[in-house]
Amino acid sequence: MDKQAKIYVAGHRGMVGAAVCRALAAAGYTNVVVRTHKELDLLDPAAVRAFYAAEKPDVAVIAAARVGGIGANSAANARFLYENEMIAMNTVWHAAEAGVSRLLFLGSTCIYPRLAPQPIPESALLTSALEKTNEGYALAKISGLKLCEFLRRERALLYHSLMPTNLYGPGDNYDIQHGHVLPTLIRKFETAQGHVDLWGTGAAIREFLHVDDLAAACLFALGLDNPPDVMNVGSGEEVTIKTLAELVKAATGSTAEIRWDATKPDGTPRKLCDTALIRSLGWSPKIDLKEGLARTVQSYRAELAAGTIRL
Ligand code: GFB
Repeated sequence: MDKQAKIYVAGHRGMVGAAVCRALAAAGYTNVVVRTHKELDLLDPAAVRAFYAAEKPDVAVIAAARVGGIGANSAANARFLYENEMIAMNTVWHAAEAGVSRLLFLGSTCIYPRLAPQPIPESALLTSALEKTNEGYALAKISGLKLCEFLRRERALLYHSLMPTNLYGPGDNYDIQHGHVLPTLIRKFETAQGHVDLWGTGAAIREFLHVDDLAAACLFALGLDNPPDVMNVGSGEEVTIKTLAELVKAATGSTAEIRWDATKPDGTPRKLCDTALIRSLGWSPKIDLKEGLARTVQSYRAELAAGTIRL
């Protein structure tokens, strides 16, 4: 990618968009365009159309989304479908209409079927039923990646997608009801008084990727002349939620007793993505879970002290 390229990062205040902006800055890209939610409502097609027409970026990275953990998703599938569908359609379609020649769309490995073969290859897409707890979010992300695929074929635009596994890192959302498991566990252990109540049975298996590794994968993908339409991005390191709880407990130095609330859902039983494709092209993760967790406990404490934390 040309260092002078004008790059629009949608969702720059979120954990992923912020990490992409940090990686772009570190790599010497200085012409980065961003808009806050207040300045540009991505649910509004006319506003998005006007934004692209005025700014005419060379490249767009779509990291904007309504995201949340299993609690937030399962309680509001309608909102997760509607808002993510609108964001995807507006940011991708109107980019094409304005002549943006390259676009990277970010999804999630929850687009794959609930009972996909493990590790999950990109070819598992749309082969069987989705996980119900995040069906709305998954359907919206599938529409987004398909729109990129169709535009690439029909208009010769270089639009492609990355599907990251469960992410964590600086700038995460630590809201106990709505956050993902890893940040939520950090907060629960950091504030525990005697015990922590965790959701489900602890038997679900998840793979975790530090957001700075994903940001590096984004720059890597944008540097490919002929990227695959869809590529998984994962660490290959999977753990049961029970093991994750022990790791977070150790990383925070907590002595709290762990209690499981089996009335809460486990969600998809296992979600390990097959990263053979992106690895074969030359990308690999750099931050293992132990190091990533230690860094994230530090950033949690720093964000809390600075008053910038999202709760
Ligand atoms: O990260 P998480 O909320 O979402 O939960 P998913 C992962 C696992 O952690 C589930 C368990 O098995 C939960 O039951 N868990 C245990 C907890 N304690 C807690 C807790 O205190 N909070 C939370 N949140 N979980 C999301 C999707 O699925 O993954 C999104 O809903 C998105 O759409 C995201 O794709 C990456 O991994 O199940």
